[in-house]
Amino acid sequence: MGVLINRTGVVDIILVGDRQSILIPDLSRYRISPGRLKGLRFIHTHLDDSGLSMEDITDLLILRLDMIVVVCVSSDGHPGKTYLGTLSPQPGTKREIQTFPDPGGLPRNPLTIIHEIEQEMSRHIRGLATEGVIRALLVDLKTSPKSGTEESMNELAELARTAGILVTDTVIQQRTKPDPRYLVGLGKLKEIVIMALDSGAEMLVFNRELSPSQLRAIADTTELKVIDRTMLILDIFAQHAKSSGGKIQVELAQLRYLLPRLVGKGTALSRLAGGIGTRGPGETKLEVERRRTRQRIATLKKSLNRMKEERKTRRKRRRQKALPVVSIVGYTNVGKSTLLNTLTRSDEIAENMLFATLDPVSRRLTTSGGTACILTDTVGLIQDLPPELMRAFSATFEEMNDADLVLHLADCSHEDLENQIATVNDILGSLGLDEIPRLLVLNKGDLVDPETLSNIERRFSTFSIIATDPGSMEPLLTTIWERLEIAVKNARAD
Ligand SMILES: Nc1nc2c(ncn2[C@@H]2O[C@H](COP(=O)(O)OP(=O)(O)OP(=O)(O)O)[C@@H](O)[C@H]2O)c(=O)[nH]1
Ligand SMILES: [Mg+2]
Repeated sequence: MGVLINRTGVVDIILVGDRQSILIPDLSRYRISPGRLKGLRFIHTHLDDSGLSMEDITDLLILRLDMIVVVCVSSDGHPGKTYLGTLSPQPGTKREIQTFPDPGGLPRNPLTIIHEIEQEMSRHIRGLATEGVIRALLVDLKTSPKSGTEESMNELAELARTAGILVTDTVIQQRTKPDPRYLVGLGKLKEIVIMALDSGAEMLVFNRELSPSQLRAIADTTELKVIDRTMLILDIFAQHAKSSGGKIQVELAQLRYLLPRLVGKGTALSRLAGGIGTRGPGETKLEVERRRTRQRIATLKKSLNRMKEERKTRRKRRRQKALPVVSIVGYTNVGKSTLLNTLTRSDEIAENMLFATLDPVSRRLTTSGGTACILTDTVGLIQDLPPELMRAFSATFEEMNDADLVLHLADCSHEDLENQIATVNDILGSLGLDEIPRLLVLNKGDLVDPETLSNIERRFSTFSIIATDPGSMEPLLTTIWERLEIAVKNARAD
């Protein structure tokens, strides 16, 4: 037998189980907020002499029960040994369990204990909040031994850092196939919730795209904020977009991604599109929200088309001036903006974070001899770039079409160099830019020891530069002018 007692001391639910177990019904109508418990005490019997089972502790943690009490019943039906479990307000210590010879020993003042725990919890949460960061746990599956999950998780952690998220733990589950409902298995998901509660994490970040139904099921089961890799990248783009064009492109991508995922529950970073999907509207309100979203998408598309036209005119004008164009492309954070700054003595944002540049700039590069070209910086690329973003940023990518030379910059100090180069080549191919002459150059030569550096240079048959050092630009400049001369000649011959 079991009873769930609310804060006013009234029995809300009576439960009857069998010899082994007792099932708690869906308690989602009892909401919890950060720093609060569920408002329900769960008192139930065990037909043997065992204390709190693993199941009991999981319920205590996941349902955030005010307290859980086990009364052991002897074969003659008398109540005996009694256990009281409460959540510990301090993360890391998990829970506290007290034992009494019979139910009479239970504390007379449960509410005082509950309030103390809640006070301590909210003090703790306020403490975390003043740190001004969101704490999150990263989750992924490893479906085959050679899948590169670890590298990809490092990148996810880097993305999280860029978005202002503090990573508390990283969980990789080995599994041959993803679970259709929760991606990871349900058992693993429960472990994850317990880890999150222990470390004060309020959010789960999945390193793969989650389907709308997975997103919902995971959020419902864990009562945590859930986002996936795509949403994280979209959030970073939203934080970094400066120009109105950039903002339109990001918002469009976000709305397109979120529309099928509008489920009326806390499933998005609050910054995302003004908190869409963070509250719990009824179905009708949700419909209104969906319609509004569709309307907004239509409006944004119109502005985007206008923007494309404007860019076309600008490009035409540039063409008329007949200056050749060099596009610097490459994986995010390799030093593209730094190189542009050094070469053209300008002052664009260059920072050690992913996707620092979202609004590509063009600058004129002139030699002492008077030769000139236009140098453009571009949005950094990344593995598994969300298709919504590719679509939304098509205007930006289209500009690359104009390049007479694509300068592919790669970070030779990065452990994942080879993979990053391959990813960029793939994306350039999918954008139909294979025809444009391409020059691969290695950057950050100062971060690799000379011997390794010359090995890497030989392997990729190219040379290296140090974008932060204006003195190292000579070979690059010479090569750029040589290649441009050839490119321009070929273009004339066409
Ligand atoms: N040590 C070293 N650091 C470099 C070099 N070039 C760039 N960096 C650093 O690398 C980081 C990224 O540089 P950015 O120029 O912002 O890179 P980006 O490719 O424009 O990055 P996104 O716009 O985010 O895609 C910055 O902290 C730079 O200071 C280099 O040659 N050596
Ligand atoms: Mg940049």
